[in-house]
Amino acid sequence: MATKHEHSTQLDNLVEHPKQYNVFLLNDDYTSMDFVVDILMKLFRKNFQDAHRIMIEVHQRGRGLCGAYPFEVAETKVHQVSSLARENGFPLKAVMEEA
Ligand code: TYC
Repeated sequence: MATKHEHSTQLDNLVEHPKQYNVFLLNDDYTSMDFVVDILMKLFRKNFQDAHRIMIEVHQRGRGLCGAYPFEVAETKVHQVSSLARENGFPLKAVMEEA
């Protein structure tokens, strides 16, 4: 079954549906808004408008959804956020949770 809210189909019985993991960016007081927008465009493949909207959401509400991926892809995104941030002197962090 695709999710608990959807009906299963004959195709669902034949294909695998790997669990998806939501990746969220977290707010902090030091990372620049421009850097967060760049991360969202480069690592999460967002256009400028979506990247800016998500950045503001994180800034105002504490966290924002960047995307949903299979486990290893989500884990790689979380690590890439930390290492790019550290290289640029920012404390920006991302977290993942089962979708
Ligand atoms: N709060 C940061 C500032 O005022 C901006 C920011 C937005 C930081 C989103 C992190 O995930 C973040 N410069």
